[in-house]
Amino acid sequence: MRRLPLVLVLAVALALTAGHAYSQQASTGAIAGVVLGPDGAQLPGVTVAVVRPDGTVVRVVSGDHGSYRVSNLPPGVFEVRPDLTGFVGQAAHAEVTAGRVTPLDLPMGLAGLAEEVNVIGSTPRGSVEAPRLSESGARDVGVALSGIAGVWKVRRAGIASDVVLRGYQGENLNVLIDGARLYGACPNNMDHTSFHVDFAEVDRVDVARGPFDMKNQGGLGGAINIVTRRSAPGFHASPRLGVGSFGFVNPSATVSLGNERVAVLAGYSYRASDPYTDGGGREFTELANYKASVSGRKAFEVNTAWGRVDFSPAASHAVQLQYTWQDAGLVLYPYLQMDALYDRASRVNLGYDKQSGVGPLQALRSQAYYTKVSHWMTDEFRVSSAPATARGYSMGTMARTETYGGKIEAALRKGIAGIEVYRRGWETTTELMMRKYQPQYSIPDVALTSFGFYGEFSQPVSDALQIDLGGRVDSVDSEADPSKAATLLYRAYHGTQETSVTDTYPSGKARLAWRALPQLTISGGIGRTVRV
Ligand SMILES: [Cu+2]
Repeated sequence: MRRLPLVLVLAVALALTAGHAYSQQASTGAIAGVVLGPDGAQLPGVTVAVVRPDGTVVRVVSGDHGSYRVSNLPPGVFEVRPDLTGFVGQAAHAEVTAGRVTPLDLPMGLAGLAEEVNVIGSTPRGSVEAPRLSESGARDVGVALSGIAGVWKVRRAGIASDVVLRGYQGENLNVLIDGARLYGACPNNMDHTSFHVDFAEVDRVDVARGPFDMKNQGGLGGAINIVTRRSAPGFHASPRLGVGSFGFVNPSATVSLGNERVAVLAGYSYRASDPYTDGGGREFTELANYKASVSGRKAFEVNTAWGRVDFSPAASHAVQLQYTWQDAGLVLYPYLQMDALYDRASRVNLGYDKQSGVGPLQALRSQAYYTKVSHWMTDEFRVSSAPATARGYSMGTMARTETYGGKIEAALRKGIAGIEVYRRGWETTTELMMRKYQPQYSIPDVALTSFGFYGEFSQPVSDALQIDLGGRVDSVDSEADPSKAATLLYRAYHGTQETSVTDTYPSGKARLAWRALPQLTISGGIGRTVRV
């Protein structure tokens, strides 16, 4: 396996959430702050109601980074209430003084059956909500995210884009789905994690930049967590139809039903598109080495089905079980030498949370997951396969990966402590006509077994200053199947025929955040993280 050297990154972030400073006025004041979700994400689109002492109400809506501001308020005490479907927020009180801005952040919890598991550690982050994702015109989550400052993409095909964060991509970035690790199987990275989730499944995506996430091993460039939709009490149905240029169609439907104790959700989505064309109207298949027989084929075709149960067996206990199945048919990758004939993924995620008021322990959270991808690619639609008469392709690769893992985490008053364990198996077999289709084990049944423990701690130093500290230690066993590995070749480069190794690495971070003004936070931090 490839291993990267330890990475040390110094990051200084300046976050400006408002364009102009508050101008001093003699007779009125203002209230301003940020609306925060249960895991610290900044929530846009929240209606914030400010109730005057006489009962009249002023309403504003929070902006992109969750910031809100209500100006021209006479001096006095006001009640402030945040409101967003799916979330609950408590009313807070703020005292307005003439000529000043009163800072007031508004934390919100989930209205569902239980609190959401806090997937990414305490780092500055942004969120993209589902409406913005689906209205972005993107065909997959990777493209939709590239609208966020600092996030870029590498387009793989008509679909299946790679996410790039701070210059890191692929395995140097943690892209999680509800905290679960789902790795693509393709050795050419045709099926990035974000390819395996459908828009209609997604509630929002959290993006945290930099090596500051101590909860998940391996986020050199940062952490992206794709949060899927939860079932909610009552009956909800959301049929949706997306259409776009190049024959893109995306019908989907989600239905959920439940009460405060138990709720179920099910969804289905279909996405397909023709190859896109250049300015001259030529399809991309005409510009790469495709055979004429590819004409009329779709550029991609993906079916996704998912279901979820949220269950609260008793007050302060919550269980979630999710299953997603995705089947992609032919996906054309014009800039590579092969196309994916199929890519099938399944994902199971089980969570159990218990709220506790005992001593310093506030909650105990646990998660277990299993993800699996199988991927078959050949050159049968390319001119390179023309001499291949026996099988129709001159090269083909079968790739499989499966990952299972879990976490147990204790939420304490001022921080968290937890254990993360996962095991990923990955094997790919390549068959070449010129080698008489003898299987070559290009990834010789490699398994990574990772065990890590971590902790994060936050402490306000003063009203405006907060310090975040965190650390983790990982021990990872990497192992290849010696009967499949080309150990002689490996020895020529590395001087050893060993097929297994154990690595133990520490990670850590320290951050200081200073709230200089209600809408200006300056933060600086140093973080070091490792991936195997
Ligand atoms: Cu592939």
